[in-house]
Amino acid sequence: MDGEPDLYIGGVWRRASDGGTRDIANPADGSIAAVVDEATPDDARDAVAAARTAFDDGAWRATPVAERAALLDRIADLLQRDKEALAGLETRDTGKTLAESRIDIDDVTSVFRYYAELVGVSSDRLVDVGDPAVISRIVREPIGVCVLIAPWNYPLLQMSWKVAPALGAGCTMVAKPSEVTPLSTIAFTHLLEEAGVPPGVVNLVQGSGATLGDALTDTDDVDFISFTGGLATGKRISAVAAEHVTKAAVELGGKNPHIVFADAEWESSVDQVLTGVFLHSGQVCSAGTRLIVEESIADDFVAAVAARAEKIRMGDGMDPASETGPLVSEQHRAKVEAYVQLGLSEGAVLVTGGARPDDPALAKGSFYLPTIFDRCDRTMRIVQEETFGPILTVERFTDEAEAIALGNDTEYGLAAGVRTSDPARGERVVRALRHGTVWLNDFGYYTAAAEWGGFGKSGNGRELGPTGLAEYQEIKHIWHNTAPKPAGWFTG
Ligand code: TXE
Repeated sequence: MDGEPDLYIGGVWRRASDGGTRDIANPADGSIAAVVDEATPDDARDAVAAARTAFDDGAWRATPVAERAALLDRIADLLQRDKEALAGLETRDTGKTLAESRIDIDDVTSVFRYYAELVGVSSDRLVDVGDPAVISRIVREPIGVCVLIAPWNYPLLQMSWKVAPALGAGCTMVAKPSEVTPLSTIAFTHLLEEAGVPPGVVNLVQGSGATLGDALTDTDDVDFISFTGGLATGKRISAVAAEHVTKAAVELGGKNPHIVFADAEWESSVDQVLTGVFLHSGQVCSAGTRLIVEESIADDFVAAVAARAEKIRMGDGMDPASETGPLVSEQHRAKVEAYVQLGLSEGAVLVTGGARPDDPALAKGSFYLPTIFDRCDRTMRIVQEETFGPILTVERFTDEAEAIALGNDTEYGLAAGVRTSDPARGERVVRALRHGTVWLNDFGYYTAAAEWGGFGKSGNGRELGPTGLAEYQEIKHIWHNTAPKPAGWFTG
């Protein structure tokens, strides 16, 4: 990027071994935002080897916890120092608005601050084995070499959910951002170096997952893979990991219901259903893409959401007047458009959108109008498959049991929203839903201190919170007999 080498392996910035590069497009206008070095499988293998060496030499994992915590805090300081530059890169790369990118960088900072505190809190414990001579204790140790694979919708945020706990736990790692959006992660890796992360502890390669994937995952040199991305890729990575008995945590998106009962507070419900699905043009794993609304209010409610959807101001994310940006790429817009055609052919009723905007100022970007399909049902693929675009499907229910059944009618299980002014019903429905995060009378919020992840095909494992750190740790039981004596089992 900017003429500098972009691969970071064993503490050295270098170019791809075959000199390959990739053009990174700005989805707001199709221009080339940057040219970055594109790793080869050999480069990826070098990165894994560097992480292996750095872990096996033992220095990093032996670093006192207080020093690792201080490092995480220094990284947080540098993120805030460079917030505007990082947010600008994120917007150029993903198309999201600068306001969203700034929030992302603040959230990335919070993740580092959170783990800086948490790593100092010991979760070791003593176990009473009934013999005062024996000190039995459970300790946690870094799991080892981690491969961290991130997607393009929240490039730095998703990567930080992995890097912060991995560093805190004392692991070494190879980070691979999405080939579509590597810019913020490259800049961030420079910050890690400046903060004092030792050589080999964090290594960075970028390039296509199809090309680099096996070099990063099909190996005995890796101890843990943390992946966020699509279902098909997650299945493949899990299968490859299983061959090596490598632990893998995968977060694979969702098809998230937003259930609105007739007694729900109107204004916040309309607003949050709108925001829940159209923020970042629907490119959010927890987007509330399935509106499940009580029949008695459905016509008015859908009309109210549609009226506001039509007023959403689309534009270049760098323009402060823009409320939402383009889709991440032309290729992704083509996928979203294909889903809209599918919805029409499946018999869903198009309420609004279903087309590219006709504003000539947006013609060069991969923009797509907020789209709402009413009269949907469970047999439709637009209801069941992740479109990852600005598409809201509407299903209607008549009683609580039906609302719950529809809410759980997905192979995924990442997130769900419930809106009602009856707290008892709210609690009943929340507990009945099989999703990793459930919001009651709210939608989309999260905190670094609370676990994130899914039921069902939304994946395995959790990020954030104490469990997000535990994923990067092995558990060891140490049995120390301070007064050894024969076992006395065999008498001869
Ligand atoms: O994801 P991929 P794509 C969903 C969303 C989207 C779909 C496909 O529905 O339309 O996934 O998106 C790397 N070994 N989500 O194609 O391919 C890849 O380089 C190792 C949901 O962009 O899964 C990138 O870094 N790595 C999601 C990362 O995997 C491989 C967010 C994700 O890319 C690999 C994004 C391989 N064989 C998309 N193949 C969420 N959960 O939030 C690819 N990769």
